Amino acid sequence: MEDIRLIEIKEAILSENKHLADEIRHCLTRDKTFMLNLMSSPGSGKTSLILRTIEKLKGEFRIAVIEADIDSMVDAEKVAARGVRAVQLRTGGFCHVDARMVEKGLKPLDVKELDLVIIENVGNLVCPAGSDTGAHKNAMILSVPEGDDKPLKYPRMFQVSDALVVNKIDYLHAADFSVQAVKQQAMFLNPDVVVFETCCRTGEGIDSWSHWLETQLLDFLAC
Ligand SMILES: Nc1nc2c(ncn2[C@@H]2O[C@H](COP(=O)(O)OP(=O)(O)OP(=O)(O)O)[C@@H](O)[C@H]2O)c(=O)[nH]1
Ligand SMILES: [Mg+2]
Repeated sequence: MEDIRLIEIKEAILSENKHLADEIRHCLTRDKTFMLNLMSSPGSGKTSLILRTIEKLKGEFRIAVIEADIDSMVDAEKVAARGVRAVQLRTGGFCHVDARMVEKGLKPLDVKELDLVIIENVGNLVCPAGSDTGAHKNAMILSVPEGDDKPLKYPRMFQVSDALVVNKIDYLHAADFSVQAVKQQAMFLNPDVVVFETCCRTGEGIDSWSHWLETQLLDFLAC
């Protein structure tokens, strides 16, 4: 029988991606530009949280947003309407953002003139968790209508996120959702995770979230 050559594709792709992600992080750090990667399921409130964050931090920091979607430019248009630079990555079917895409997204931005870049990752609780984007911090949203069992079903997303935003808390009265259970499970998976409870519709909880992000940025800029 002929020899069969086995080539491990997944490991090779991941390590190539990690290499480029480290390079992106290094260049951003050198240029004093902090990058946040925001992940969640479709419709949980990523764009809404970004718009609320822009409202809070726009006066203090120079911000740009890299939007990633399988199709359309609607999220980038919403960000641009707030007077903030937006780049739309149309992934054409890819279900997450990788370092190569971020490199392309950063290119049209004058990174040296920015303090904060936020990536809105593709709505998906699985694949984005496995791909380093080059961001300094990862944050995720879990919205109340999705259910409180998600840390059990998608543990990796909760493990790689530095901050967890429980959004749509205005639905808590109508839902069988325990914030306490989510917090406990998230902290079991990632003891360092910081948890926020927000309602992007009313603005409740946005101060605490924005304060956390502002602190991350100021610490980063002070280094
Ligand atoms: N009631 C309520 N609705 C919210 C809240 N946050 C966001 N929404 C609504 O939820 C819907 C989806 O919000 P988006 O911010 O577009 O969600 P997204 O995660 O960016 O969605 P994709 O980009 O499609 O993945 C919109 O109709 C928002 O107005 C909230 O805290 N409470
Ligand atoms: Mg969106």
